[in-house]
Amino acid sequence: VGLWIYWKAQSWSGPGTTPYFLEELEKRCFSYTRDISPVDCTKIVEAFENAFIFKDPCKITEEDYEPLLKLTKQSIPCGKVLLWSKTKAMAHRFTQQRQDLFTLEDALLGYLADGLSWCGFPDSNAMNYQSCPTRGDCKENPVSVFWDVASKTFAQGACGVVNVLLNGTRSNAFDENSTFGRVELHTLKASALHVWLLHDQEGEPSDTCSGSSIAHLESIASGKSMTFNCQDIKSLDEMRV
Ligand code: N1C
Repeated sequence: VGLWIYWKAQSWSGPGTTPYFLEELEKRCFSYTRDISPVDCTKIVEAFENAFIFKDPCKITEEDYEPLLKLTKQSIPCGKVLLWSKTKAMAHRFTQQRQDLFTLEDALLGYLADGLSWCGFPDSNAMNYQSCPTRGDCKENPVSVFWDVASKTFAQGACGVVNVLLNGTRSNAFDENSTFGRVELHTLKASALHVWLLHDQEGEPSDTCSGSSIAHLESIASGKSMTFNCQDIKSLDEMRV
């Protein structure tokens, strides 16, 4: 029996729910919306909680997040979206300097959830602070489904030129299995895609704009009738958006 309880508590391989999860959401919501018009943070936090509470953490659907998506709808001006893959810190450093450009984490929905972990139980309103499923445990888990649907919604709303910051120190700068490659790219309705491929100051680049992974990306973009551009850069200062 002792072993069974141990197994039950240790079932998932990802970090458990972030301590004070709901309080953290509320704090983030208030600080984000301080200077903007009527946003009901209590409602937003409730919608977030209702998406996964009392549910099997392996059976979460995009519909579960629908009420939250509705409450956090935001539109971003054409040409002002920055997507990223394997360059999170760099992308955020860039949008910190450039207040008119937005990553998903600069929008309310992404800002609320960035860096947090959450999941519940099928038969209780408690949150699991011990562990939460990762993609390896099951695909339809609260965190993965959230980022997929949030990324999809964010990419769908982008118009004009969409910028994406990719990592040139990886052998496959464009990874079809990343959220960018798997979700965002295929939902884009924008007119152009501008890839900024960031390399180290020194050292040989692992992938460049003339490499095969970017060629593959270009062919997908062309298939969607998007104009395509790729620029190799060694510093964010070279990013002229
Ligand atoms: O899988 P990725 O990158 O290609 O996803 C990045 C892509 C960005 O353009 C964002 O719009 O997808 C969106 N996105 C997030 O904004 C985000 N914030 C935090 C996707 N994932 C996000 N996370 C977490 O990082 C989440 O847990 C997810 O699984 C990782 C993806 O990081 P990545 O592989 O570098």
